[in-house]
Amino acid sequence: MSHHDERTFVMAKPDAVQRGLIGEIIQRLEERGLKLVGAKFMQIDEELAHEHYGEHEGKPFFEGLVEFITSGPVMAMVWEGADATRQVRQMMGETDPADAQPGTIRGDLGLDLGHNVIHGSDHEDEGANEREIDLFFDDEELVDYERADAVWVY
Ligand code: RTP
Ligand code: MG
Repeated sequence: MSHHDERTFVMAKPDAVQRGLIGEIIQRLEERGLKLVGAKFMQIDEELAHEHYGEHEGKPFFEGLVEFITSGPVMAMVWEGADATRQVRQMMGETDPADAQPGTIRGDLGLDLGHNVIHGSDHEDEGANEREIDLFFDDEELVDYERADAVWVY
């Protein structure tokens, strides 16, 4: 990991899994030159959902959000690259797919606010990436390696 690289937490949400979009999401991040360093296909339980979305506890959409994120398996991932958290958020697009630009993951693949196919750590919330990585992954589940195209990788 070179000095300007960072790691960020990304998840293909249950709607992406159900709709067969895991590969598409991974492909976009991979082609952009970000490096996959961890991945886990898993089911989120109630407790993990509450921890992960703790910032939204008490909001009117919270219970629905927990119900959705625990409704089926997700693909939890860690991606690495320069400014990775912000890069992924840019590639994701706005939270509501109706507002997301064409060319973004949500703009191209998302259906509605509750079914927006991807989660990425908030780049405006300092340390959110590391908190979320720790919540979902043990250190030994993250892999250090060089991509063959390392010179051009983002
Ligand atoms: P995420 O955390 O899932 O990556 O999405 P985000 O940062 O773009 O949006 P955030 O504000 O963190 O909201 C988390 C998820 O809650 C749902 N939501 N519903 N009904 C509503 O007003 C509302 N607002 C947010 C969305 O599914 C959003 O992804
Ligand atoms: Mg968020």
